[in-house]
Amino acid sequence: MVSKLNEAIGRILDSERALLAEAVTSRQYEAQPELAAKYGEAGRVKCLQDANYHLSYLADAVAASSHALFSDYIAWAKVMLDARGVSAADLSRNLKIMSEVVGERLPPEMGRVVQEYIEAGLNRLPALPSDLPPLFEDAAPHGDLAKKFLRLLLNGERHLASRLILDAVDSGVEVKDIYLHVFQPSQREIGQLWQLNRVSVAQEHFCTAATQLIMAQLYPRIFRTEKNGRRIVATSIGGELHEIGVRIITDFFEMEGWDTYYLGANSPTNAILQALSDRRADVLAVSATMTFHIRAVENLIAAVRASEDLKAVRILVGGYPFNVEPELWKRVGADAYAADASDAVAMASSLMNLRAGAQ
Ligand code: B12
Repeated sequence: MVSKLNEAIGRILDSERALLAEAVTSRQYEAQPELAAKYGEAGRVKCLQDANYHLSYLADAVAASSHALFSDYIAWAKVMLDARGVSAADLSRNLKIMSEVVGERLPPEMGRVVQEYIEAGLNRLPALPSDLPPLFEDAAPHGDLAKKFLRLLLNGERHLASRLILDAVDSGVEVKDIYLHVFQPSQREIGQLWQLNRVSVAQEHFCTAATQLIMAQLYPRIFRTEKNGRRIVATSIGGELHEIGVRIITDFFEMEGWDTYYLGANSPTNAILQALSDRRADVLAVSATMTFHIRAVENLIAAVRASEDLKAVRILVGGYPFNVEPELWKRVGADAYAADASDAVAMASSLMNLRAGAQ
């Protein structure tokens, strides 16, 4: 259960974030004057940005009553910062100062809750790795194809990467397998390489754009399934720029005969409500990748539930934070969640059958 207190703390951490981040940074620079000499003004600006980021994730984890979300963030931050020259010791000092500052500035009952979250993250920190092994597993289905695909993309060979995939499909590999065992792991591996500071933002963008282009080339093989009469609207939540996950979800539904309506990234609430109504959708699929979009998902779900016209719509959620915190889908008020595209269609179909049974 999400407690009202936790939700209120989340809101306060958000509204006070700039002041808290400034207080943490000033105190860290007072305690460690060598930082100013070593990193200069640019270093202070980075430190302030990081403190803002830590506080943002902290606010969302507390608001969702999820220690797992903050611990996962700390694990991610340790690797990301280490790859950019910020040691685990500096991160730990920063979090300890953050704990002091929130203890002083929040009402005691609230400060104690936030300190518990920071404490739990700090306790895990020493045992967490600062480097990560590649995500690709040799034994994974189509592991070889996925590795080749990623290598071509990282070398900027978009046409060869496209050829590789089209040939694989021609030789009998299922489109669904390409999605789940080639595109998904290679995208996740690119993310990890970015986190480890081993590929540039430009490479990350290139690989994503090329993958989307290659997905589009597979569409003649996707849009030919006979329809089953069920309708789904699928979208990323407002503010969310990650869209490949929900695009894959949509295409799986399309391949199973659903009539799909895919809105892409960063969709405004009104546009989503309108699409649900215009399409007479049975199911809404909402994706969030960044933890700081969870509350927007919750608000969207509340808006759908508040609309008389959309009472029958069933809501499926998914994406990174829902995979980290298995209870999160319930906390945002969804009807169901699926970890990846292979489970999503079965989950939505069972929601529909439940509904049919209830009528
Ligand atoms: C490409 C990418 C981007 C692109 C997105 C472009 C686009 N058009 O989509 C851009 C450059 C915009 C971007 C930006 C950012 N990104 Co980014 N990005 C990625 C990357 C590398 C791949 C995303 C992807 O395509 N994954 C492949 C899909 C198939 O997997 P998936 O999304 O998990 O989807 C599956 C399931 O989750 C589930 N699912 C997803 N949605 C739904 C919905 C429903 C209803 C259901 C049932 C299931 C479901 O099913 C899907 C299919 O099986 C990820 C790495 C990763 N691990 O995913 C990082 C990653 C998500 N990004 C990250 C970060 C930090 C950012 C930025 C803050 C900074 C940056 N790197 O530029 C910004 C924030 C942007 C914002 N405000 O939204 C981090 C997040 C870390 C964290 N702890 O939160 C990651 C994990 C990279 C990393 N390892 O550090 N990013």
